[in-house]
Amino acid sequence: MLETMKGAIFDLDGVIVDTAKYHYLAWRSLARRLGFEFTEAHNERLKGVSRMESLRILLEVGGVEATKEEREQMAADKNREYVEFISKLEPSEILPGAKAYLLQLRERGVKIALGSASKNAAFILDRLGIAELFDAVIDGTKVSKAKPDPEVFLSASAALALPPSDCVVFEDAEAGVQAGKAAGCRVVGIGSPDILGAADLVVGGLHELVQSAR
Ligand code: B16
Ligand code: MG
Repeated sequence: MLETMKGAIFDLDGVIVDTAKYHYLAWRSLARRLGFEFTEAHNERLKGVSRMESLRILLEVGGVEATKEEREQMAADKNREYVEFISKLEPSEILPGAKAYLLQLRERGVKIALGSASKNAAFILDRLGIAELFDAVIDGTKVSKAKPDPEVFLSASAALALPPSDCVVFEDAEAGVQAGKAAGCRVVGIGSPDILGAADLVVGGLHELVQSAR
């Protein structure tokens, strides 16, 4: 499957870079302002989930009711703090093997897209210095339906002008694996087979896929 793919579609958080820790710090500080503790275990529920759905989960954990206006303000405050963290992102924070794998795929003529829920994706790719390695970027600013809906991966394969069956999705979240399969792509799960069992293949990280030069 990896030998025959014509397009590769990468999720961002958890596949290319670990931004979950910065999301966590910003959500935790919002929770503290609201008077409750938001733990790292709670944060696991937010991976791959959109910003407003993340807020809904956080408010449910804290048992906090809020109007639409209040929720919009909370999401904006959280994002401002999150953007402060990711403004300091450096290329050294790219996850092991991710850049080498992207370069190898380009060398082979495989088209590359990003398929992320984040509205900050383009900024993050820029900070990491890898924006030019992507032929297309489909992110939270371009889709309306969150994973496990296949919209983001259907848009990404269309942007690469390839049928989904010629594309492989690389995902760390269960909902993302489901979205990739629902789109008709083959899926490589990045993480644990216990959680990502629906994927066609599961690896611990992109470093496992990089072929050494012989
Ligand atoms: P933003 P991914 C997702 O990125 C994160 O995993 C998730 O925790 C976050 O809530 C979501 O992006 C939205 O991010 O607030 O920056 O728009 O895994 O889809 O690359
Ligand atoms: Mg992810």
